[in-house]
Amino acid sequence: MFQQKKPEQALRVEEVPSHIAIIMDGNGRWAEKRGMSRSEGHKKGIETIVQVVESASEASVEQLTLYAFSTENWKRPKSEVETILRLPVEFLKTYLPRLMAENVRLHVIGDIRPLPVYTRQALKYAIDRTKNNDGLQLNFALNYGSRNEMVEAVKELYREVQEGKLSLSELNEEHLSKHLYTSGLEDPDLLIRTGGEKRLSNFLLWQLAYTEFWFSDVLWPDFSNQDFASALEDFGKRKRRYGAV
Ligand code: V0D
Repeated sequence: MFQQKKPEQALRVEEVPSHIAIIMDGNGRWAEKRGMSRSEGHKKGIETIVQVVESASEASVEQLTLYAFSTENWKRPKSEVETILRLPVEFLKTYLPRLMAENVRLHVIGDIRPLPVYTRQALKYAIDRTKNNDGLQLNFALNYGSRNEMVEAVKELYREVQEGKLSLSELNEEHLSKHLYTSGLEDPDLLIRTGGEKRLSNFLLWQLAYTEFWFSDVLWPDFSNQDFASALEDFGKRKRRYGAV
């Protein structure tokens, strides 16, 4: 019934979000404030990911979806894009053993076809290695954009209609859902955005229809386990309020 040891922190199982999505914003600004390169901020952001994965696992969160690279990010300076695209390889080289030990299953959403072959190979390898893990499912949104995702889904549905596999009169929300990258995932219960901005930036527009939003000014590299616990606690309070009416 209660998941954490300390009673003051205890959250009831039904109040823990099953699926948390996070926009990990503020890495570049974190570095610039310290006179470091933006790329160093992104590297520092990896350490926060590791902490949050562990916290989420401990809290029995089932799914964690991290917005790591949007379709807009290609517009950044070439050198920054290059370091960012190496991060999955670096991350997995260091932390795949830890993901295995923590029973984490890795999954990717987004159009990974334009990513460099070394990135795709590392992803493929890690997804395969973790495929039988049944703990936390960790989804990385890579080269992800929500409007594009919906357009692609509509194209696929159009094809099905044309081929006579689907009739327009029976086409419903579930059909469209099944053609999104998130097919098979539950909709997120909680969205966290760090770094001070309060917008969605083309992330999971369809899937966040009923999601609770939690914004923080803390830059992603500074986002602590305590901050994560606050987000979970606020989520629990909102749920209890709904329960009361
Ligand atoms: C930069 C802060 C881990 C946010 C964290 C390619 C932006 C560091 C990954 C990663 C990025 C992705 C897939 C995977 C394992 C790790 C990552 C990108 C950016 C975009 F299987 N951090 N990270 N991917 N950043």
